[in-house]
Amino acid sequence: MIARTFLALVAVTVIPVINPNATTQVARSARSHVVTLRHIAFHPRTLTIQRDESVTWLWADRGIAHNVTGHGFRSATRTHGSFTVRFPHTGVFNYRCTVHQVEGMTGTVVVR
Ligand SMILES: [Cu+2]
Repeated sequence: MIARTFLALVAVTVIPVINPNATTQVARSARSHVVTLRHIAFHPRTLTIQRDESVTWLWADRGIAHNVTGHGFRSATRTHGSFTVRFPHTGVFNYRCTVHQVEGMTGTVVVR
């Protein structure tokens, strides 16, 4: 029962990388964007992207541990590496580092 619940969660959470509507993706050449975690902040703090594009967060804060936490996505808390999320829907997506949100470590992805 636990295994079934876990599988259901994975199915809901994981966004397929391969878009069956490949023609649209090639025509639009979906881009990937980078947000850097540095000086206890996200750079850029607000990022505007197109639907179906991806955002990769890069840890670069000299060993200070951070995470990227939003509605429907959450990275591990760590000191290096990267974390990528694709945004298939338009909207305004606020996120934060739960360790440093009181220090203003928040960000926004706007998907048009
Ligand atoms: Cu942090």
